[in-house]
Amino acid sequence: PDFSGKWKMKSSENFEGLLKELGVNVFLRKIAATAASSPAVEITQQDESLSIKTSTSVRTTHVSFTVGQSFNETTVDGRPCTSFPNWETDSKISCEQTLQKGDGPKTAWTRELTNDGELILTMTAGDVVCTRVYERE
Ligand code: R12
Repeated sequence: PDFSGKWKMKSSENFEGLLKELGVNVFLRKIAATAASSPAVEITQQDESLSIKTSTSVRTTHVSFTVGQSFNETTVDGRPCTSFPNWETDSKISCEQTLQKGDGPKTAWTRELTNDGELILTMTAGDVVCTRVYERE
């Protein structure tokens, strides 16, 4: 699959619930949820290597990784972690995260390209799942 492109978000479920599970206080949750309601996502992909830039008014992240190889990133609440991306299906990347310091709920994300060309991002903390659907700009 080719995840490359500029993406805009169509829907988001339970982003604040995810942040709550991660222990983010209500003040930051509101600011983050507002900012995260209109992110700009740009992905470039070459074979198994992806680069994902996610921009909001309060925070921009940029990760580059090769599926099958661990890399460093941060959890959605900004804690440094080591991530292990793997193909769960031929169109879905599943990534487990391990905190570099301290402890907290187990976190992970998945990114899947659907048959109708949408990108589905899930982010998990413990038993809490946030699902965000993107379409190409
Ligand atoms: C915290 C500080 C900040 C945030 C949090 C805790 C904000 C995080 C944001 C995340 C956006 C994620 C997106 C994901 C995606 C846009 C805005 C939570 C700034 O302590 O759709 O890929 C300082």
